[in-house]
Amino acid sequence: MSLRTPAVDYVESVSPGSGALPPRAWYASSDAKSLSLNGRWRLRVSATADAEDDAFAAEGYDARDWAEVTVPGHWVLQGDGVFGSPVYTNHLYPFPVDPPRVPTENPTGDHRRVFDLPEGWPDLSEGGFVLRFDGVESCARLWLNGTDLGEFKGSRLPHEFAVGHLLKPRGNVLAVRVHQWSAGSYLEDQDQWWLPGIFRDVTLLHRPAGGVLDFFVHASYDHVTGEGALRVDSDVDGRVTVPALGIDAATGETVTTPVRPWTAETPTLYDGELVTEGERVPLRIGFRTVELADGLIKVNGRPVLFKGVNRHEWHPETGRALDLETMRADVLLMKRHNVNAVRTSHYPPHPAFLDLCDEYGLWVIDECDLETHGFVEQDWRDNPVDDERWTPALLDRAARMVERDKNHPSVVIWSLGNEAGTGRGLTAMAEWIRGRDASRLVHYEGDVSCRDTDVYSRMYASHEEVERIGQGLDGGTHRRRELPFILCEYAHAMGNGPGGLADYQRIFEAHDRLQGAFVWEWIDHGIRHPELGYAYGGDFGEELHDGNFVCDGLLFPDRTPSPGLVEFKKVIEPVRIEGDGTGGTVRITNGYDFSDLSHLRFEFFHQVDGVPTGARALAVGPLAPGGSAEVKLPAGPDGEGDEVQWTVRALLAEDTSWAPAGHPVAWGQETVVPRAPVTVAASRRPVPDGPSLTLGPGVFDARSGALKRIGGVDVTRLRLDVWRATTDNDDGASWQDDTRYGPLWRTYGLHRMRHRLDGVEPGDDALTVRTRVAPAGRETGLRTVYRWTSDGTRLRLTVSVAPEGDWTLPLPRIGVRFGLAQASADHVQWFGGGPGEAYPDTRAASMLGWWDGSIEELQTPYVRPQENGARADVRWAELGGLRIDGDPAFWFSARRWTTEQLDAARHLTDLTPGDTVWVNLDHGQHGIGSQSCGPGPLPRYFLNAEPVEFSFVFSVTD
Ligand code: IPT
Repeated sequence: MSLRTPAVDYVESVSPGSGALPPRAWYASSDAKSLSLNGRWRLRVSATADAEDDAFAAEGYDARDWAEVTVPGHWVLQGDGVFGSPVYTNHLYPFPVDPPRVPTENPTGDHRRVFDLPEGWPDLSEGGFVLRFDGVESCARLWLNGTDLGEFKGSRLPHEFAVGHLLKPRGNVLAVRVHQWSAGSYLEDQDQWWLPGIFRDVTLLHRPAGGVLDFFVHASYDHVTGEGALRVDSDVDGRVTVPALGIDAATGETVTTPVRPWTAETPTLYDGELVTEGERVPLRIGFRTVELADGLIKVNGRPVLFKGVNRHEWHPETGRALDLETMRADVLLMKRHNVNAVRTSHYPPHPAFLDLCDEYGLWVIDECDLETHGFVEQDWRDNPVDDERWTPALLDRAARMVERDKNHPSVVIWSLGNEAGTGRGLTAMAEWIRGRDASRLVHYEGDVSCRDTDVYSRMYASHEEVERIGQGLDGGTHRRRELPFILCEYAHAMGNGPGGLADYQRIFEAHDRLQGAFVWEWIDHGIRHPELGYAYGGDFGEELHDGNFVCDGLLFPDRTPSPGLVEFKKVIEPVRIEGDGTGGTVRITNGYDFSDLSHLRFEFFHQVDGVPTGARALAVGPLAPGGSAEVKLPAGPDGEGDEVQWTVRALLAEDTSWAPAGHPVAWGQETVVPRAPVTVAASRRPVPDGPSLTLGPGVFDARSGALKRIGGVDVTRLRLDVWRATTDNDDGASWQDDTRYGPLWRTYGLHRMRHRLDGVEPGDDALTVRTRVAPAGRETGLRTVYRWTSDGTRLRLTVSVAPEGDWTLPLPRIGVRFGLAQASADHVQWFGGGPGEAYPDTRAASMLGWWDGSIEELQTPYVRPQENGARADVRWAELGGLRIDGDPAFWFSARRWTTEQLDAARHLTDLTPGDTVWVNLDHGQHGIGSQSCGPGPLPRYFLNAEPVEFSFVFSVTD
């Protein structure tokens, strides 16, 4: 016997629902009316699914004392917590796993909206009317004017209901009961916030008699003849016109004509129209052919290289309810950062996003709303994906995706879902999709046998493994060995990083089988929070959560590009600009798959000690895809002792739909005259002066040898520093192996190094301070000698470090740290890498130049504070009245808090400026890697504990 009222049995039913119309293409009519029901709705939230009866659906019900919410939206992100709060888990179900049962505590939002039909609407007897829900999480039941219309699951998929028989001209009452948890939740275990609500549009559509129902645009391109073939299959007969191509054909008829093809690089769309007896529907047709040929994914006869991102829908205030401008912002940011592909992880996006992908040009892997990741905890036992009872729900999801999105040229691959194990349900989905749409490929990552897929896909594979796959040495099933390879996720962009992008790209470009990759992920899912800045998992008191694992994007939550995106843009730039080492020639290579370079102009300049000498145009031919040319450069200045570089930039020649003329697409740089060595004659001797020693401009404590002042500038606590506030990638994910250095560094005590003074030795031409730097409880240590010399105006520090004991792990950083008074040190100028941060394996985008910025601008606001802001290859830097020249060049960072404070902070709002600016001058930094989910840094980016010596020359500026 069930304690539940039968009225809510549907919540725990594996059935996808009842009452909805069959799925069909999503389109906007030219002439049929539609009424948006977005806006303010009445809301009542109950604690359980059956706390309230359905009286609220009745026309006479008085809901005036209910709260209000905005639809589209999630109720937990509205009302300052009075309607409950968000929950973040990566793969764990936030309820007991007992499919298809869900907890009795099941937040349920009753939504109610009263509407009239607008003036001028067709008579209710003319044709039909349909209510469309584009997305409701996770299960809804609806009533119109008191009549029960049915219920549905499948949160990020559309559902339509015929309502013509129930509508009235005025006072229609639409009642929607939304349950946070349902059997459908078992299929929606994506790594994201659980956010119930009607989060996409609600629309009333007039469906005129003789109107369009469903249609399928088949528009292929024959790259041999240059002809496109168009056939529009339509449930309702009609005509198809495409004026620019002179096409006027019956539905179902194939027309062949020369066309310009659609590609992500050249997104040619032809405007057309489908006209039936009762309706006109605009078409935007892109001709392109996707195929698996010669073991490769080819579009229009050519293999493509995906430079992709995984995009979740996210807005820091509205969650997964996105407006058109936010969607457009995503597309523009992608295009401006050289991204050419999107995987819609892990569900079909709002359909308007795909319109934008068609229009601006992005390859799309459209992924079904399916993930059952939490079953991994029980070795996939009871996985719905391998349980026939769930197959109808899976097929329903596949059909709703394919039918909705089938007319988008940008969609080149269907993905069955993410992290759902393997099973008969997935096979059934793949078979259904192939039967319905043979013009696209099928993707799914979770089955290494590739039985259901057209592409071998993996996530987070190491560089080494990807290289082996590229060489075809990875084995696998016979089918798999024949397939092309993509990394549907790699380069986990959590916090500082991802590292190693350039190394991956080199491997992708070296092997045909490797057809690119998709960074995980596009944007941090931080939630705007009054006290915390951006909230992440745990900030709402969740019982189970995965912390800031939800902030792992290339964009910060407010869509500001992180350094990771700037690095990605450089690494995937479609034009390679490389010096040949002579300084006189540049090699330009066209890395586009389809375009020549005629849309770009090239600009060239020299810089002397970082100062540009004026830009000139550089003539580069149009160059076919894959082609390259050597271009002679004008002779440069001799530098007269200064360092000289050339820089060549490829800029958009004309305005495009996604960026204005002059937008930089690619660049290259080469040093022509190297930097002269930094010399300081050691001509002064340390002079005792009471409790102090002076050496040139330097004043030291005579007993400790500690530097106190340089000229008039007070300097505090200058000493060796090896600690950094561990990054998410240093810390690594809990399931990673024992080479996660963040935790190991702490175990070793590198965050609590003690400095023992062994000797202060004033000599004839130097002051030498001998120390040993080591953590309590360990035999390992770093013998550290500071040797100070001066020529009277400048002060040179040479630091020699010799490790002692058995160092089995690399160091986070090695260099010196000191404090300057905040009041004077608020601005930095430097000649070196910039403008943004860089680390050993994230430095491709670091451009040598003369940069400046405030201390604040040097910080990178990772949602969870961590090491950030280092500038690479710094020759010299000036701040707080000091100039520091490095010998060799160094890593520079400066902040208004200590590394220890940065390390302890959980949110940016925990960081408050003190009265000291802490400066780090590093000789080395350990690589960043991607171990917050993937592999750590490559061995060549390790900062091994080895004997080193490095120098800085300090002088006073005026
Ligand atoms: C992988 C998931 O597919 C993705 O949704 C996200 O969770 C990502 O990891 C990490 O942020 S699954 C992981 C077990 C490799």
